[in-house]
Amino acid sequence: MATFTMDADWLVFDPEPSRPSFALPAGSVDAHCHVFGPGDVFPYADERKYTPCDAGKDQLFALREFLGVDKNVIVQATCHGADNRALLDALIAAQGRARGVATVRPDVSHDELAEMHQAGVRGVRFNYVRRLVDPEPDAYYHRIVERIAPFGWHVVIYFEATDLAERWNFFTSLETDVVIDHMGRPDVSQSVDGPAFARFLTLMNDYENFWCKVTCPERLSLVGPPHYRDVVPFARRVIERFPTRVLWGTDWPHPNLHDYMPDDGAIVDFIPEIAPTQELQRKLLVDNPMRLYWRDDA
Ligand code: 0GY
Repeated sequence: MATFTMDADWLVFDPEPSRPSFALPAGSVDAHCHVFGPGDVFPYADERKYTPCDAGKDQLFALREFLGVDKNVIVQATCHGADNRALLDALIAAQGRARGVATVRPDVSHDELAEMHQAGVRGVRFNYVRRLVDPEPDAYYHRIVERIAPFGWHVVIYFEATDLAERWNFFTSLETDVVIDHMGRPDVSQSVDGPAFARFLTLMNDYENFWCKVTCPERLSLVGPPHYRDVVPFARRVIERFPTRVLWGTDWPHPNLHDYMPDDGAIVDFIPEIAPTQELQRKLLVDNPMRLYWRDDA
């Protein structure tokens, strides 16, 4: 049995978040969260760039109930590499109340993908953030896209805003649905009307297969909690311009934060700041994630 010690500077998720004031609409989906281990059951990958605290499915499901979330989309975290066992275990335990986004390599077999699909996986994640992974050449990802095509899966991409220009041609060559993590990580010290965010909005505008997670104010904000006011204009702009292609999530258990651990109750209370009407909230929290992740159930 492998035992793991979390990194010395690792911040553990808040075990007692506040109860949010905002009541999530019935059927709300937390469309970006993770499970870590537990490492003695589901070992962390040799190639990982961090060793987290354990944060397993039972803790995730307890948070789901506490916050008033109905369903989760669990995204394979880089600390598990392409070993999706912890993810699949959580999906099966969720009994239809979770879908997954896996990490796979181009040599993944059809049978492995079929097993993942059966458990609830509906997408793969391509990660370009160098502190988390060593990105591969485009051909590597094209081969994965070919493998997942029979299953109708989509692609989730995680990149830094400064990498968008370089990756533009590859991203826009994708014909699947494509979900962008954390609004493409804008520099929120810049204007929401500035050239960097304009490029991102152009991507969303010109390619209707692109979706955006308006997630992680705690990663993007320079002013910090509880209101993350500098992130609000960015998230609001995306939601108001593309209301049918936005997703929300907690990012629990909040990997790789160094200054503070966010209160998940405050993360929920951020929602009405960025999606001020009930109609926008319903699309963001229920209609959109259901269309992307539970379309087979419709
Ligand atoms: C996130 C963000 C991060 C980590 C990962 O898979 C991961 O390790 O996604 C990060 O460190 O920015 O989306 O959880």
